[in-house]
Amino acid sequence: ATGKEHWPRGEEEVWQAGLRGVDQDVPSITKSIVNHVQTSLARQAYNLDDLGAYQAAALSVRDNLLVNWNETQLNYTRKNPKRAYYLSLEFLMGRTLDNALLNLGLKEQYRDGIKKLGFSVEDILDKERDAALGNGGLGRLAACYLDSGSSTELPLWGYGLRYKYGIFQQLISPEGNQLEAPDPWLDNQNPWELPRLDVTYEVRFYGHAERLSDSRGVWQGGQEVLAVAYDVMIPGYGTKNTNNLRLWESKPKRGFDLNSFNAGNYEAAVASSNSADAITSLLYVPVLHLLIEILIPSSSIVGKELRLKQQYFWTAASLADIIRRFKQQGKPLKELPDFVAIQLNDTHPTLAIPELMRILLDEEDLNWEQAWSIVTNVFFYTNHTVLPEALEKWPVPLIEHVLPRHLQIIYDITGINKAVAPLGSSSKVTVERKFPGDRDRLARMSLIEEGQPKQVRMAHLAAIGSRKVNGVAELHSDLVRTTILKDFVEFEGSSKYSNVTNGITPRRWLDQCNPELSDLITKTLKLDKVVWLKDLTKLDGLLEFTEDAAFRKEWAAIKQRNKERLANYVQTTLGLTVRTDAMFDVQIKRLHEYKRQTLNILGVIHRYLTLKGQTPEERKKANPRVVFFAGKAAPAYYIAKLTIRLIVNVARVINADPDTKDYLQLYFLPDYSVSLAEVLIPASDISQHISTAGTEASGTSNMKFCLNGGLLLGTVDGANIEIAEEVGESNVFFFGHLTPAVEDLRYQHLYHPVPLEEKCPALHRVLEQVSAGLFDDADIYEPLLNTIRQNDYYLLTDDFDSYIAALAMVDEAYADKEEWTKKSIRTTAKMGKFSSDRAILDYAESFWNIEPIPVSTKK
Ligand code: B1N
Repeated sequence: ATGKEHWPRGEEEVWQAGLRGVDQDVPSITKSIVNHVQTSLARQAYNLDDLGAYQAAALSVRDNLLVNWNETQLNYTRKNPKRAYYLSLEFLMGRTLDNALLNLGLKEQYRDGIKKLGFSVEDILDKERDAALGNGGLGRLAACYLDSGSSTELPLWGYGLRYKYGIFQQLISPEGNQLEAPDPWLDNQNPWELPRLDVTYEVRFYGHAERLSDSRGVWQGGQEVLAVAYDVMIPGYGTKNTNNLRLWESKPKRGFDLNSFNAGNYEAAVASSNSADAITSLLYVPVLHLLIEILIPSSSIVGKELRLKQQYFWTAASLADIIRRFKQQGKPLKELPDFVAIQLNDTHPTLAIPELMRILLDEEDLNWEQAWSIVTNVFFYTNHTVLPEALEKWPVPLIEHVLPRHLQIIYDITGINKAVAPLGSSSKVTVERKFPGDRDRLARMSLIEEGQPKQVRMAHLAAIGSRKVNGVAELHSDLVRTTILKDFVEFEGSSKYSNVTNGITPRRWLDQCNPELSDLITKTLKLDKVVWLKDLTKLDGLLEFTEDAAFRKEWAAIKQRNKERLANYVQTTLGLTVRTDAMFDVQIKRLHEYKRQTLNILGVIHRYLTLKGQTPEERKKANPRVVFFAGKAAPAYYIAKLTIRLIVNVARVINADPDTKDYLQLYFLPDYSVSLAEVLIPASDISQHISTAGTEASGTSNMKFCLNGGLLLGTVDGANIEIAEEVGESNVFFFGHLTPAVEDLRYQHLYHPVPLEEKCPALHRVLEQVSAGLFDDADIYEPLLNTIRQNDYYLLTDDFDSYIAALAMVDEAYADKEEWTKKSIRTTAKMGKFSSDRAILDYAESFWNIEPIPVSTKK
């Protein structure tokens, strides 16, 4: 194609000259920044602070992204390849400027240009606020996958919500309590998004649905809300390919209710407009905790309805957009699966399944078999947890109220003669025919769980409505197949139920966060850094240098400087002095009982008590440690918040104790974020991933630490297992019971409990000290301690001794610094498998059937 058809007006040469892109030499960069200062920000050099300089630099970098973004999208439009869409309620992007500069290969030019303008690039980068539209691993995974999609040149778009407030900011009170503050991240204008005020869809809620025939229906009335698109450019690394992340904002369809307004009732006039705005105002914080639902059953009804509306609003707008794009090709809908693959990030977007059915049946007049065959070839479902309390269920009355037509379709899908049939066929093999008379099985598999009220099981709907289902690490995918979706595997066969082990982008999680290590690797491998950052298995070329003492010295010196960078951060933000000649031991993740931060803090107390019991001479043999925690607790998760309070108060006591402070320091760093992770991860000697076996689906920070040469202390769980397979068991520190033992141990706790002083005297001693008030008022921690003393669901009493033994092995290994550095190098060298490029290409090839579509570099 000449592309001529795309500039129908004026003189082609003039257009072509304009399209050459942005000049990227230093003088052009400074000119562009100054230009943005004057014309975009309406400011001048004399009143420009770091924030202003950041904004102008960001707008200047954005110009580059826009050119690439446009070319990429035009290229897709011309070539019409099959595309994939990643539907995620969370995208934990962090900061963008540094990442964009590195992906564009413009960091050095901008460093020079910014310096010439009298600013420092580091100071400017630090002015950017994190885009924190996610809770934790699931949201950050989505962000890594977008980076990898663009970097591998795949036609992959993300769809999500543009929350006005991201995850809450965490403050820690003097008593050690977590306090939450809003995160109004859009208060500074956001240079990384493009409002598409012309790309809008109407989304309906409530109203009434009627059946017109067996499968068709109509849905009318209720409330209509407008979805407005905001586009975020996702640059690839070392390629022009720049994909799109489309985030929806909700807006009232009509400004306000004129009737109420005219009658002088202003509150009523804006009420419906407020309820429309509310849909995308807040990121939802999951309370993965059964107790809360039991204790305050109605507390969350309003919150629940809002969350359901978020899910539908986002899936309906995204599907409408996807179908509109497909229809522009003029192809019949039965070809939709040849051009569109949609990945469901957990069950949050599962309403897309009945919504696509509704569109195909009610609006496009297809029959049930045709519609179901399209649906089950378009969707793919990733499960991220097998914890029973985290599996989404929606009360039938709530769905009936908010989405009456979808409830009918869900009932039709579960109807025996309809959809519970093998993929892609209109065969009438149903559960009932395959397992005659097995009524328990039918009840177990139903989309509807009986009870007061009845509930829709979203994981079942996602599974039967999808072409493929996967877990996020080998062990987790096995657990999906043998526990929560066992009946479905038995019914549909196991080939549909597979695994894609998570990955992380080595651009942000090595090159960007640890530039010195990245440079050393580039120098050592004698490869262009683009080469190894795009084929991370190249890292294993480092193995031969483990015996090179000079190389080891450089390796260790970089770790040391990263520790100093972290210490510096703690000094400037908290005013605390961290010693950097100690081992840095880090656990950073959401606070949750299954992740067992409690095990870690009780281990710290054990170490403290042991040191206290020693003579000064004995203590000198100890391996000095600095222990770091960071992470947020769900605001309503009482036990998790109590754990934070315990950590903070233990830190207060330990750090002030002259007997031990040379051997043990403890810090809880507030307000964990992507940006804080970028400082913590490169500084760690050892990191902890110590979930009860079988509970952590994958974990992804484990990969980040190991990629940066930090060793792993963990349980035999999630991706820890695959990391150990890669780096060798001698380079990780494993402890604790294995997954198959967990069920039996829980049974024993319930029916044959052994008193703690007999079962685990060391832990008993630690709990006694906490109870006695060594760190805080005596009674405060009883509810937390009782979770351990009573049924100990997460098996701390079973794993404590082997945990303490593993910590001792870590100390012993660290004593031999040369050997430790060798382990560190070997670990980094074997992390190639965990690049998110590998993961995204696996999705592309095995699931989506899409291919790289490079933007041609020819002008
Ligand atoms: O997803 C990550 C995994 O690496 C972690 O092991 C896993 O815990 C995490 C409801 C979740 N599972 N489920 C969630 C998040 C938000 C929400 O509203 C559930 N997050 C995970 C990536 O695979």
